[in-house]
Amino acid sequence: MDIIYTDDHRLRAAKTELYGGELVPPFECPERMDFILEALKERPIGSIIAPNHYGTDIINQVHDADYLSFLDTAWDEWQAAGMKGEPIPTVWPSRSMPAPHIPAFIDGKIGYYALSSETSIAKGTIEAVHASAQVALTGADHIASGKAHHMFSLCRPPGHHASRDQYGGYCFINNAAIAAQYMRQNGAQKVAILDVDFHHGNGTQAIFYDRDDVMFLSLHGDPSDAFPHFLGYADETGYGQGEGYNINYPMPPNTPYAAWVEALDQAIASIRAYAPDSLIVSFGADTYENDPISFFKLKSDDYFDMGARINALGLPTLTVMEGGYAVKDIGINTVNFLIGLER
Ligand code: OKP
Ligand code: ZN
Repeated sequence: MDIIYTDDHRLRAAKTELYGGELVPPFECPERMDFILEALKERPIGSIIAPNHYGTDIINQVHDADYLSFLDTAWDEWQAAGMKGEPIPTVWPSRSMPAPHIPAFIDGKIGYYALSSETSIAKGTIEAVHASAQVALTGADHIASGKAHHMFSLCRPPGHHASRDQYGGYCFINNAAIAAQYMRQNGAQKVAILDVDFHHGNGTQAIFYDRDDVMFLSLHGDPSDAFPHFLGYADETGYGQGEGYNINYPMPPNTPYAAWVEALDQAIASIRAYAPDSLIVSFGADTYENDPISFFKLKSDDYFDMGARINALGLPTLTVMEGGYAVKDIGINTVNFLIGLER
């Protein structure tokens, strides 16, 4: 399986994340990629290739134009307003302000476009975000054109929390969603997205909630106890045409692989029944027992089995990197998954 990767992710090097009431170095850091690259060097599974450039057409089909232009200028506007730290939202259109105007001043704008406050925007963020999107599109192209059966888009920053018009949870452009949209425009009638990151893929769910041409399935920490807290419950099953094409598997703290894999098998059975032309796996290594911000108990060897079960579907499969923060182990666990996928 070949890997799409670019060093441009390093342009995303925020200094701060609001965590536990303090500004800490971001969990979502460039070193994450270094550990994955190192593990791929020790256990090569294919060539590492640079992304192609597909422009912004597909991105514009998934995200709103005003949101994308906000992302383009947020850092500059924040600087121009004389703010000292990195852009972090402090105010939101809350339940009691239900029909928001889009404010002109950056403080208001950032609250309008942010779904959470841990993710600071920094100089270079938007460049890295667009590079990550092209990494996803390149992987989608290899699958859609039939050039490859398996492909790994080593995206950073991740994407699954980003909705049509909101960023947060370290995500800005939804890489898995634009990959799915690309596949739909290039021969696939039906695409399934299986999100195995520890966190619910609220952005991906929201983008495809009313569609039956892209099925979304997510295994994740129960949102009652885990980020993003306000989406990812089992009773969210889709809307309109999309009814029945959204499936959530929330699981409680300390879930071990033995329990997690029962949900995976159910998800796999639903994907098989849906019979998509291709599969996208939103892969996060943060289900790992030692992940610093998550609460499942998967062990390194479990990732081989996870990959092998997904491979048994026999579908052309694009794996897109999402989260995973136990920095020294995410390389091992990610490569274990990819090797399992080719078993
Ligand atoms: C991004 B991805 C924990 C707060 C967690 C944000 C988590 C974003 C995860 N107390 N805050 O899905 O791995
Ligand atoms: Zn995650």
